[in-house]
Amino acid sequence: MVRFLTAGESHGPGLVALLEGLPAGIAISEAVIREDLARRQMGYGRGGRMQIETDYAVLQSGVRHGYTTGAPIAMLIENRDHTTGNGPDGKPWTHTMSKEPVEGDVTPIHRLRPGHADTPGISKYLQDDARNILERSSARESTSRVAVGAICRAFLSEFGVEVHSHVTNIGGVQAHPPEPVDWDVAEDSPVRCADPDASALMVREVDAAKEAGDSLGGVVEVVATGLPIGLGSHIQWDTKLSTRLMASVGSVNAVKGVEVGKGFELADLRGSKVHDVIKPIEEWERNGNGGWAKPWPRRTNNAGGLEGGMTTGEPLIIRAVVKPIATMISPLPSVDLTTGELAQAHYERSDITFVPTCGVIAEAMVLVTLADAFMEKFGGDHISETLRNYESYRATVGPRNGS
Ligand code: EPS
Repeated sequence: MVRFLTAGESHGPGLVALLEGLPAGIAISEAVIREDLARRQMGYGRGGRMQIETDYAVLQSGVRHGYTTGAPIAMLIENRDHTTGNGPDGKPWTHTMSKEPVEGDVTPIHRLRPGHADTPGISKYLQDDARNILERSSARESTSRVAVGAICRAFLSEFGVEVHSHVTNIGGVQAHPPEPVDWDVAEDSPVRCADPDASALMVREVDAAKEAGDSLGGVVEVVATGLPIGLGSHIQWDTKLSTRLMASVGSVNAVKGVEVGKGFELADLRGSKVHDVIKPIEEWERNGNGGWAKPWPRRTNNAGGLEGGMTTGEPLIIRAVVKPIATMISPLPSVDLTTGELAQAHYERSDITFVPTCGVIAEAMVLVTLADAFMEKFGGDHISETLRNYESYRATVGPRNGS
């Protein structure tokens, strides 16, 4: 099983990631992980924090001489803000976030922010300072996830799998990028949008929201190509790859909905307009080894690459709606934790929108989930064994007469 855990607080000394379950022999380096971490830091509408950090994951274990050994991979990512920046009351974060009791007061956060984890968190964990909740619930944690995703990307690239993302909506500005999406255009856009006109409008919308002291949500789409048919299973609710993907993408900070393929649009359509017709064998393509490039290809991909909880071999398309950031320059009315009386919600530096970043985080979650599905299906302790199993499976999936 490919699984990971993260630890760390937003303004503590650093973040931790622990990944296990990948085979030995995958080429990986801190520089490769850094590429995805840098993508996570970009995006128009981000606050001042991203100017402070240069997120870098230092490998602690599981990689030797440039290759995974099969052992758990641990990573440490420093929070630069912890040692260089000031927290509340102009005191250094080392003071505010000290593990040891400190001399003098640390002003607690009592004015709860609607939309963040503050209110249920302080109730459930019986905390008198919402900082003990928000430090962990901050999307800063997603740095660890993206580092883990980068390693899974290296693993999946051995099978020709690519995972990309783009922003299709910010604050109601809808993108209509040409098909297929040009990923370079998305990566070059300040809001990671592959439609240049919409990209410019989104930037304006972010500026307008900033001017109004408000925040914006939107929609991101993740696309995975090069997947074999038959990852996941129809057998149990929790073995379905659809379940696992929707849960993992749904776990991304601020995500309030996930759809696959045409998703909610399907409600308005008849079956004849929905289901992806299978092409006859005359239209199938061969790969370089004489096998089928993609067995059972479809005329359309409304299912977004998943049928019955399994991959169809068509591109996996998964979208997530991201709510507007809960911390706002013009805070909402709220209540004070000590008295329950009316108070303005707490404001600390924040982003106007986080949607472009969410695409990169959603990619990471898809990458881990797919890596898990690959290891479940093909196993192996060294990548060469996994690849052998993959190739022998691929040789069996065409028509039963073996042509
Ligand atoms: C983030 C770090 C945070 C926020 C953002 C994500 O930094 P700070 O709180 O120091 O400004 O920029 O957090 C949120 C979106 C959130 O809701 O908590 C990061 O590293 O991505």
